[in-house]
Amino acid sequence: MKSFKTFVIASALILAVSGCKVEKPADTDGHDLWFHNLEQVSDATPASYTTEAIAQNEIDRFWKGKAAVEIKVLDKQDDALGRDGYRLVFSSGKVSVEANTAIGTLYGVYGLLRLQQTDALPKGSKTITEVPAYEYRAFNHWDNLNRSVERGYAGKSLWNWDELPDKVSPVYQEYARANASVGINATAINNVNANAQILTPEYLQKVKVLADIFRPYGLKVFLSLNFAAPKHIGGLDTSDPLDPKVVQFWKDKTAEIYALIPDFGGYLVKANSEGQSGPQDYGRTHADGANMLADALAPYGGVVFWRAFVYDAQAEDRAMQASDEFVPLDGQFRDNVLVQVKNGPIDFQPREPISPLFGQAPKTNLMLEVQITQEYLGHSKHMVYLHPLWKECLDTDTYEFGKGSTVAAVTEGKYRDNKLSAISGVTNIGDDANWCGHQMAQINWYAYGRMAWNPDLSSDEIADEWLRQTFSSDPKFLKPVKDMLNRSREVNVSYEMPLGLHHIMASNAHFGPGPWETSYRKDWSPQFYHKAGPDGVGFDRTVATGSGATAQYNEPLASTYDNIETCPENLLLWFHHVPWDYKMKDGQTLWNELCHTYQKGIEAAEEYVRIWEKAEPYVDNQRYQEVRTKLIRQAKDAMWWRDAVILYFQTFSNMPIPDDCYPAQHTLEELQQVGVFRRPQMPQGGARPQGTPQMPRQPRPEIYDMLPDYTLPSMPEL
Ligand code: GCV
Repeated sequence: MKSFKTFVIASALILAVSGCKVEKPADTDGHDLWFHNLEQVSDATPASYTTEAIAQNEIDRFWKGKAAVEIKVLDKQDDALGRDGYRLVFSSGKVSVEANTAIGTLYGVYGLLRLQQTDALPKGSKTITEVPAYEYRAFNHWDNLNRSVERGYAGKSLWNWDELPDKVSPVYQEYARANASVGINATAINNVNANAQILTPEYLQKVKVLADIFRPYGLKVFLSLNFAAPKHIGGLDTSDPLDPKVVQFWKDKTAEIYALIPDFGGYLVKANSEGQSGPQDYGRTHADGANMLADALAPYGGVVFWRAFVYDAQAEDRAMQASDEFVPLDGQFRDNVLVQVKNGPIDFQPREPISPLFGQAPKTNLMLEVQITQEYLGHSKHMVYLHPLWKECLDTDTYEFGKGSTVAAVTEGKYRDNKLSAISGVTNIGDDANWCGHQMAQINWYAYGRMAWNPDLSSDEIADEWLRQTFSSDPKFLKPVKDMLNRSREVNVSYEMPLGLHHIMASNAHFGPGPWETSYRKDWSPQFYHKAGPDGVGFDRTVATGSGATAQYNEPLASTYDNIETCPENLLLWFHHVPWDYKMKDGQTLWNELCHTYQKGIEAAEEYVRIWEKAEPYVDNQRYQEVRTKLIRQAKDAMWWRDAVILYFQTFSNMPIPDDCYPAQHTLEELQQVGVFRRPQMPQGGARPQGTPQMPRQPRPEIYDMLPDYTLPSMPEL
């Protein structure tokens, strides 16, 4: 015993003398993103506002190496590098950053600083060549002109339209810099549910100011269009894309925009979807609409991102509609049109199969749209690292051009002559001090940019880079926190919608569970998507007995999904209606598998808190506390999801929750009241009698404030 004590004291002394005690980092609100571990972050403004000056300034301030850095635009074009690629040539005492263009060198500078910040600089001579996979690496903001953000959970829109064009927030440049540092080069700054006002001269002056700030960072502005703009702001009585007056309106508008913004990127369009107007209002096709805009943009080199997110209440299966509408148009779009397809066939659920359209339109420039904001994955309340979700889609084989024609390969344009390629992500950014609402959600901004540059990077590599730059490189911090992030998407699936369940969230805010809900539109009803009944649960999309959606995939995907025996279990209830007592591969019944999967999700979310508490010495107090509070909340939300879904399904399965799962803490009836927004009661008799004052409108309570209370084993109180 004595010798043990001596050992402990001696070890403590050695640790103290060798300085191994971790020094607590200074508090930060997280505003400096992944530039956190660079010094002098706040003063990043160069003397002159050109790409060249910015690149030099970043090196002058932040390069800590002994080797001299030379930034060089090549005299002779190197075709292998394209417009944005770069080469880092490390030789003794020197690093050369080479590219065909100034913007290429700026990407190279950020690449070099990233290697420095992640302890990955080569030891000896080496050449590193980096070329982005996609030409357009785009952001989509769903920001409205009144500064609200559709599905935004990080405060108001960054764009202060009332102050622009006269007053310019420093945040605009910080935003452009952050984007450039990860290679994002295009940004559609307004909501796809677009207000035509943005195309008026008054607003275009404001947009021009933003474009001028973004330009040296290589960031092109796009605008989301309201297809009815000719009627709304052009004084026309139609917006028919084949009407010559309408064609002229868009030609003139486009010329007006390019006169102000010579490098304007183009238009993003949501047409004939969720109430937006579009060419179908006039009996025209999506191709007619997109091509008319494409022709207006072509003389300036602009492009159209035309969204394929379309569905209507009449369709038997919403999951099939994008393909039903767009496959017949394959080959009809102009070269400068890209059809923008969401990763899955419904709508950014925690897990979906790929959209079948990726494998069905060989003559169309297809681009992938992912969601960075967490509309269905816990908003900015839950820590979910999304790269594994996006990567799962990119790596899925469409088999369109034989084995290996993955979504990544198809969208990168590997099978097309037209090399125009793009990817887009719906942002999670607002005016919150930490930009994303949740400190850990910054990783999704970072990861989106890195993935758009290089879809081959693994989730682990990207998480590693981000954590080292944003928090700490200490292995005691890095390993557990990285593991936690890497698991977090699967954990979210487990506690929200496992085994292929989808669209069973509460429909008021898309936050929290609502499997019992119905809507006047079946395609918005959770009950339509899970179809739970005494005979089982899940959406039959097979050819023989269901909607036939499996047939929209190429072989061997089609028959793999169609056959209940071969369908991957993580998509089982997406494609099949399955009896509660169905035997799963591990021998459990479906019911028990569901219960245990939810249970695992809850336990993993609880575990986050313990992991984070161990990481405390490596994280400043402010960010530590913020994240810890949210993680506790996340674990309780996981319980809430489980109770709601399982108690509701139990009314059909009549099976018990297994003993090794947590017992329910609330009744189904209690949970069904959460988030139900009741109107103030009318006086007896229904209608308001004449002369009585109108009832005051009650502010809707925030769904977040209505969370049922939960206690969890080993879980601290909030
Ligand atoms: C911008 C989902 C969202 C909508 C969004 C739409 C879209 O339906 O809930 O808020 O609208 O997708 O992607 O257009």
